[in-house]
Amino acid sequence: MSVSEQSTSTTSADALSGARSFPSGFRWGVATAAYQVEGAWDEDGKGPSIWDTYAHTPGMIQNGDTGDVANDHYHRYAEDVALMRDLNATAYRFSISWPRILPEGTGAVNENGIGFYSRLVDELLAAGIEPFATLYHWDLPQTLQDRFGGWQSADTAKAFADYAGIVAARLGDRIRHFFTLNEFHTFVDTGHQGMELEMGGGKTLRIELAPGLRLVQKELNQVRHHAVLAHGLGVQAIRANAPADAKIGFAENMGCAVPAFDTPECAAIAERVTRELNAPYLTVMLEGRYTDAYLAEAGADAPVFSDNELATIGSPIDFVGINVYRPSLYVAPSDEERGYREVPISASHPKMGSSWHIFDPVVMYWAPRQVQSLWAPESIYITENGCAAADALVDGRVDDTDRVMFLRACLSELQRATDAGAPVSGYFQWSSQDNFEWSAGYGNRFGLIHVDFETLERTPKLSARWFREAARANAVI
Ligand code: GBH
Repeated sequence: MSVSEQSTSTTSADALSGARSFPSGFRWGVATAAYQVEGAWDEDGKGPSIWDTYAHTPGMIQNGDTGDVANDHYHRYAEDVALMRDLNATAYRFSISWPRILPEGTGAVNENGIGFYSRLVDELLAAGIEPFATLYHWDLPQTLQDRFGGWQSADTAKAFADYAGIVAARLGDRIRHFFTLNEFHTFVDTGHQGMELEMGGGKTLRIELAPGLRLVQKELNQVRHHAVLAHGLGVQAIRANAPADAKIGFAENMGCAVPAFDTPECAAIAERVTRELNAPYLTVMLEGRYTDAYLAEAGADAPVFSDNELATIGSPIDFVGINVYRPSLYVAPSDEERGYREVPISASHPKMGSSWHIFDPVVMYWAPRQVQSLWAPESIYITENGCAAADALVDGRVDDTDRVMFLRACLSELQRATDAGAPVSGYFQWSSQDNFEWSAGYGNRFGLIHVDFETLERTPKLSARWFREAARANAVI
């Protein structure tokens, strides 16, 4: 056998045998969010959001970037849907801008806002791409921040439910999958106090986001409670207003404690730590109660809540959505009293292109496995996974070999989780296109498709080709 024959048969063997395949019907999706791609920040009756205000405040965003124009997706959505079809994407997770639908946050509906998402959904369905809508990806109507301190008030949770009900009633005939809120942990903690991340070698990184508040712990815990209450009220409002077969969940960046070793003892410890790490968000939404340890640790700073609210927060959902980027920490058995120790991340641990991105693909195995084991949901979606890279457009090409490595490594681990029985129904890559990366502005490129932010020209990268072939094969390639 010649060398070339041998290598051809070796590379295709895995794919042909189905050894690295995902379950049939697995969805290959891409994800974006309104403020990060739409632009048209004050067009067609849209009201301002806290992100318009924050980005317009000098010093908040790198290079003074804003989402005023972003990818101009608002006007170029048809081209963008065609590009997604070329990726063989079968699902698109986008977010709906609350102040586009309700410029004042409550009250009068802006028909132009409904009209935009209605056209987008029609375009997607015509391209064979299933729309998955996120109702809140951080662009709170500024009026709600001004009127009652935004998420500091339960009134914002109630206003969210009214808004969710309106979207469900107006677009629920064609959108069958809804996510209530995106990344509770991020927008609450980072926006209302700032968050410290462990970065290896004992270093930490501080991140802040809109509205840029620095609340004390008791106030923060109350904001956390209002955010999960909004989710519960939102689930009920969508159920009441969308057709009965609408599927509803949330998209949370769960903290994941990764076991240092894959032994039953270490895996069990990690699972316990993960449940507590997520006590104010994932855990309370899936269990309808705050853990004893969370309440004990919070003490006098614990949120004020009622049993009725807890029941609402724990409203049954159809799927769990998790954004998975990095391990939060590693744990290992030890002879300490609690039976384990937190293993510090090493100073030379591999990282991806954004400041916070510790790289370990095994989190894509453990995160869905822990969710399955702790809460046994019917279905799990990976609602985001991706990385920034120092992409360069050279002779019309972007050869992002590091992103291809990242995707192959992460999807290999996800495939291993599905093989082990994790009920993962789909994967959404973040992001289809480079876009406005919050505080990093346009400096962090996360897309499969390169965007020139001067001309807004779109150019698929090497990783786009990888995604297209993997989605076609429904397997890791
Ligand atoms: C997500 O998180 C966002 O949903 C999306 O809008 C954003 O563009 C994308 O990721 C890429 O950053 O919690 O373990 O993942 C946004 C910001 C929140 C990412 C905190 C890093 C810390 C580590 N980030 N997170 S982890």
